[in-house]
Amino acid sequence: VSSCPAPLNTHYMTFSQMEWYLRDVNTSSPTRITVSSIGKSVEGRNIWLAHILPSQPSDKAVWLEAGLHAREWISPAVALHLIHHMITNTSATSSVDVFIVPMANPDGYVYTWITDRLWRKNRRVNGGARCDGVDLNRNWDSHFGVGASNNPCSEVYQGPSAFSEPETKALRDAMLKLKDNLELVLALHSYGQDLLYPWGWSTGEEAPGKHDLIAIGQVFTQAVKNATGTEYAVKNAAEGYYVASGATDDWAMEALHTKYVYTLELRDQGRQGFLLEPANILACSEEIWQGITQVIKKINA
Ligand code: ING
Ligand code: ZN
Repeated sequence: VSSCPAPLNTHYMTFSQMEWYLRDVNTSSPTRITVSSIGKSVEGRNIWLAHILPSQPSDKAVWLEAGLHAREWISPAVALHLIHHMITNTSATSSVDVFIVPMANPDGYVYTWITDRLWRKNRRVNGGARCDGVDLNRNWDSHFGVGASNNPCSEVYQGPSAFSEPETKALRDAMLKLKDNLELVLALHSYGQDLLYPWGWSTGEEAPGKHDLIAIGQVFTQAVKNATGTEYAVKNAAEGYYVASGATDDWAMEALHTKYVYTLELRDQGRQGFLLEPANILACSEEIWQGITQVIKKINA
């Protein structure tokens, strides 16, 4: 990782810097990666999808979503690192197609750089309301409205209807194209150092394959601990955090029947929280890389 180009290691990138970086790797490594736009945000910014190509044609796909919540800056930073790893270390993930959306909420992210560092939602202007924004992790069509808010001023406003937002629609449509090939869906958030498995919408029902979700989750946490010493924990989303509906992970499990679906809460455990210092970027990316490569190895063994 020390070979990572600046400012990847030491600074959080602006959205423009991310776009330059993605354009650069797309041009310099055409046999390793294809970057394309899967749609546009409310304000018209592109939502970029990086497809890291396997060494041989594969029918297995891994999906990584980052930056759905604007203030969780470590999420896109780690995603960009993973892209860098995958195009330079050609063997670790060569048996599967990896799809990474490093910045799923560009409008919100730009807003956190310019106006409000702690903004979470997208930048939808809610008609008739005095507050802006929809929580894109409450807007998916999975028990929509059960564990979220219908108040536009809430941080967890679900939106007027499921998939009302262009950002969630773009992600959904790209995931639907891969449907049967998807074996792992990982949504990167912060913070907490926890790997959360479904369901998020209810504490009363067990997710299909719960036993395997926990077992593979432990492969992740153990790999991270062995390689770096950092501790992550495997938890059920609703029990370990709170009941929340309309999230990426529940939708992927329910609508796509993807077997391994998680929300990964990155560093830290609350000392710096959303304001995680950039000195963590390198180490956090490194530990997640270790965990993800071991999980991919294990589920394809
Ligand atoms: N956390 C997730 C959130 O959307 C979560 C946690 C996801 C809980 C899915 C339950 C289900 O609130 C962050 N950091 O956003
Ligand atoms: Zn989040």
